[in-house]
Amino acid sequence: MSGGERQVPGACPLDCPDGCAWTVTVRDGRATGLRGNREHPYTRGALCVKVNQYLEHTRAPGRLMFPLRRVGAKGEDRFERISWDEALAEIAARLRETIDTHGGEAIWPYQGTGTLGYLQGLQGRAGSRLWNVLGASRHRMTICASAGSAGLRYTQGTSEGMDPEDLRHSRLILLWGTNTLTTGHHLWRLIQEARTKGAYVVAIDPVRTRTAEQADEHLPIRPGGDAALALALLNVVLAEGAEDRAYLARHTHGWEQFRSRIEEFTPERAALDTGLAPERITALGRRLAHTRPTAIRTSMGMQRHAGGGTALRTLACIPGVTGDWQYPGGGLHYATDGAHGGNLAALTRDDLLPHPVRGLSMTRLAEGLLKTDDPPVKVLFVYGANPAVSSPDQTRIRQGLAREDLFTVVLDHFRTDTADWADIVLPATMQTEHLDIHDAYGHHYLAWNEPAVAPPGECASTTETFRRLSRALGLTEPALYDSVEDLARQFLDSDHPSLDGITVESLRERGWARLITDRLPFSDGFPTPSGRLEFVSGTAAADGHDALPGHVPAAEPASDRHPLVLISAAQHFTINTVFGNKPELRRRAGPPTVVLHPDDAAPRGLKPGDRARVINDRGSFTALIAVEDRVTPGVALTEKGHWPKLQEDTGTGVNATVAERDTDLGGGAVFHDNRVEIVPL
Ligand SMILES: Nc1nc2c(c(=O)[nH]1)N[C@H]1C(S)=C(S)[C@@H](COP(=O)(O)OP(=O)(O)OC[C@H]3O[C@@H](n4cnc5c(=O)[nH]c(N)nc54)[C@H](O)[C@@H]3O)O[C@H]1N2
Ligand SMILES: Nc1nc2c(c(=O)[nH]1)N[C@H]1C(S)=C(S)[C@@H](COP(=O)(O)OP(=O)(O)OC[C@H]3O[C@@H](n4cnc5c(=O)[nH]c(N)nc54)[C@H](O)[C@@H]3O)O[C@H]1N2
Ligand code: SF4
Ligand SMILES: [Mo]
Repeated sequence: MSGGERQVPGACPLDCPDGCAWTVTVRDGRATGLRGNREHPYTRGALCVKVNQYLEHTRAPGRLMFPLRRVGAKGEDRFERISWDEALAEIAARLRETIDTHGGEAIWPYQGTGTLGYLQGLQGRAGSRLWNVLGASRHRMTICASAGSAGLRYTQGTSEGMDPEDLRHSRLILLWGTNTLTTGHHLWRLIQEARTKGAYVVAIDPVRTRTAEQADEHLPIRPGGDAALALALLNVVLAEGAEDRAYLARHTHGWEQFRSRIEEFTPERAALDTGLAPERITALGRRLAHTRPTAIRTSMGMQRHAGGGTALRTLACIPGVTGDWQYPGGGLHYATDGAHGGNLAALTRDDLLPHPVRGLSMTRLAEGLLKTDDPPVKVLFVYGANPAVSSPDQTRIRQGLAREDLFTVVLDHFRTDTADWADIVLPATMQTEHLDIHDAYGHHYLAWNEPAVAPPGECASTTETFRRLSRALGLTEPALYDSVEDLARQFLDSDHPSLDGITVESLRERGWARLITDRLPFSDGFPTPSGRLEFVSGTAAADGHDALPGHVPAAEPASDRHPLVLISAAQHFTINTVFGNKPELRRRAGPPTVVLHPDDAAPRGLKPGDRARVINDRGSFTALIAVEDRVTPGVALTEKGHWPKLQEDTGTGVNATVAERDTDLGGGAVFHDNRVEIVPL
């Protein structure tokens, strides 16, 4: 360490499975360097193309530095600077008036994925203490992973599974509906390690992604065909006599009934649902039958369909039949968050709620804003979210945001498309400027994020903003005023075995800590009602679903008017909409693009580089055309994350075409279950 230079431990706050730990170099109160923490076993010194220049982003010219009040029409993006006191007084007055007239449930705290931190962000539901005291509606976080989680819970009792680090022991790795090299690239090192020992890697994805290109084999499945493929693979496992009878007898529930369902799904039958040749399904089924351990790495992409919940429920049956849970390197990995035993209840303080309140689903913002009854939403408080871009049915969301009687507050770093619709905008701190604790949904480490520099301008952290607001409201509940250090201690104050030996001091000192987890998940049984992996689920039946896993087809059938399935996957240079305004990354990402197969481009008269309009009955957006065989005929590919307000024309994005409709389980969004037509401009 040179004179006056400090190394400050921190963590990436973004919605990414990798949960990187980083180190900030600080000199004279200024952050001068950022790199991945070299000691961290998962990060190993590397961040990613998006975050390498994060410090530049904290100093970007458009950064919000002080509170703003709207002076133009809603959505016009015209604001004046005001003081924090003025902003807080106005927000407090509107909250009071709303509660007096319509009750607390007329307030919708709309919290997104901008930061996942336990203290300042989503995982700890920062702000919930105040919302509980006010009796506000409960925000249900449904936009990302809820369908798959619900499906996995029916089969295995939890959405947690394999320790991803055990992938290094796998012999067959199925990358099922996940684009590892873009959406969580640190896992690739473990996959490569397994490969050096002979592992075979298969990507199952409608798109030949950069990950599929690097795999040993790519199965270009038809969108929404996954459950049918899973059942057909098991059909082949049975034909090979490779089911693990001892495991089935000891650890699973409902095998005889499930076996009948598997028998319905021959490779020939599944070929119709998946668009894959029966021989390819049989070949992979044989490989699965005879390769132990097999790991399934799946994630959120494949569950953004009408049948997405059931698809995950069915996939999770595979290791039950092959017995893969018995071996390090076998099983299924979807998400690891929740593995720690941090004291979430102490953070959120749901005991402060005066009475039960309604839940409002993140994916149903348009409906929530346009409904006029029981009670109407009068205050929308958006933080860490950019729903005018990221949530389904953009056109109707904008109609809702345009309501003159709606009071909208947005906390953010930049003037996003959503902030344009706000009545008051508040400037939020970035990760190098506040304290937080993180876990990850792709590994088993906790990280400490120490503030490296003072907040610039008048930026305030989430916890500080909520303390100020509580004061402006004149509230006396002491829990509303706990410092962020207090919150950190309350969170780690838990006798859960995963946190053994982890204290605020030890975490702060080293910057990260390994959680203590079982070497082999489910070796002591599954957290289901039967204690076994449930092929037949009484809980699913009681919830009104099929007691058996199966195949739930797409909600939007092809029609003559809208024949193409549009997938809008993760973009390499943004994470959701974060960095969508960062000039260098924007340049590298290029404008919104739609990739079409040559067989679909030609009859439409579309050539590479043409501008085209993507349309359906819900809305439209414009995009550049690319013509490639990375997609199969009938599938079109675009990416999430572009900022509509920064595009040349129309000012809409892909979510203008996406339906506001729930998945089969868990109330998730159907981003990839979306039929469109594409016409030249
Ligand atoms: N660079 C970058 N990283 C990110 C994000 C980002 O925006 N950019 N987003 C973050 C977030 S919020 C999340 S939730 C994760 C998501 O991480 P992933 O799930 O890996 O990402 P997606 O691109 O949403 O979906 C993965 C793949 O699913 C495929 N897919 C779509 N429909 C189907 C289907 O029916 N079946 C199958 N088998 N595959 C299908 C898509 O073609 C896509 O390649 O990534 C996180 N990481
Ligand atoms: N078409 C399509 N749409 C999708 C998806 C898809 O696959 N296709 N994926 C969906 C998925 S997986 C997800 S998770 C959602 C994400 O949707 P959202 O959770 O709404 O995420 P973003 O749109 O990136 O908005 C995050 C905002 O938080 C702000 N922010 C970041 N850090 C902080 C902070 O510390 N404090 C405050 N106050 N603000 C902060 C950022 O600047 C940004 O404006 O998008 C969904 N939308
Ligand atoms: S976005 Fe993901 S890979 Fe990039 S630094 Fe953050 S946690 Fe690491
Ligand atoms: Mo997500």
